[in-house]
Amino acid sequence: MMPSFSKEITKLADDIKTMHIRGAAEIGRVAVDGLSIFASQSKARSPQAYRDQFEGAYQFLLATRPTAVSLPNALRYVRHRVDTAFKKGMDVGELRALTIRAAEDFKRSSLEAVKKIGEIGSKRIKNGDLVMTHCNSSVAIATLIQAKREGKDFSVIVTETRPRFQGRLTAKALADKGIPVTLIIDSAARYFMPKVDKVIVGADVVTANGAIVNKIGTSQIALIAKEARVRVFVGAETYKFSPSTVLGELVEIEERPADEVIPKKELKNLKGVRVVNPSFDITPPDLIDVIITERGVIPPQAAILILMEEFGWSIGEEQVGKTLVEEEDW
Ligand code: RUB
Repeated sequence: MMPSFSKEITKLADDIKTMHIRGAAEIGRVAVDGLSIFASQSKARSPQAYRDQFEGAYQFLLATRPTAVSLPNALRYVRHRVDTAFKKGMDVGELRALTIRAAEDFKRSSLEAVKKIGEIGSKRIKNGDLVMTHCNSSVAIATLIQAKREGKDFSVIVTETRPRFQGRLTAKALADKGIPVTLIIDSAARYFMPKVDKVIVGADVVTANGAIVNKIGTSQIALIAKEARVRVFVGAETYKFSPSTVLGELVEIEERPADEVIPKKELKNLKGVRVVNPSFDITPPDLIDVIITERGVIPPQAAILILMEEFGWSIGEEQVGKTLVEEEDW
């Protein structure tokens, strides 16, 4: 039987599921907030009871959305530290405090990574550039805003990103900073691409072979960018790199409900029509010029080096359960 959780934790999980909270980086940060709330509310009387209940909360939060690896990597970051402390024999009070600290550490390092990528990525934005972006990536936005802060004069084409229209959020965030923005429908991307100088997008996952998983439509944009000889930059913190892909696991692509695409009533009238709504797609490494991480710019083919450096060269299930963002790495 699934244990029950407080209304705060249940609401937080629900907000992620229903996409009130969304975007890979934000999902990771909010998920560890869930563990922090668990710790502050826990009434466990023994370290073992705490560890068991912690695992319940961990699994509950893990099940909210399936694709973005920032979610398991963020949760693992906290769990790894709780496990280490548990094995050292810490008492419940210490374990609770440590959980809250670990969650704060993850959030701080995540925000620092986004800022750092912005600083590195902005160097690639030049005066007069026309940049295209897709969906709503805080990392891509941080890069563009940083370039604006540095006084660069460029404009951005934002795809609306059906069916949830996250592009509107991006358009607003950029326009609010004084960046000239043109909002287009997704299917107009190829029409505009010959005028574009570079594409920048975020990522939900970077796989061992350097592919990225990002909002549905990203791979189409990357393909037409290649056709038009336009560079494609991906901004991704190292906690978006997926260790389980080294072991051959495939990334699960989230399927969203049909009524995101067409209202239920209208679909009823379309007899014999089925709607399929995958939320993400996979862009292969040969369509990506570079991945910008907080550690620097890498070709997508070097993704494996980041993973091996973090998890060791004989990566196994044990290491995958660890985390990509140990405190000392930051
Ligand atoms: C959001 C999306 C974003 C990545 C990167 O999808 O695909 O491009 O998550 O975002 P959804 P960030 O709206 O379905 O969550 O750079 O903010 O992590």
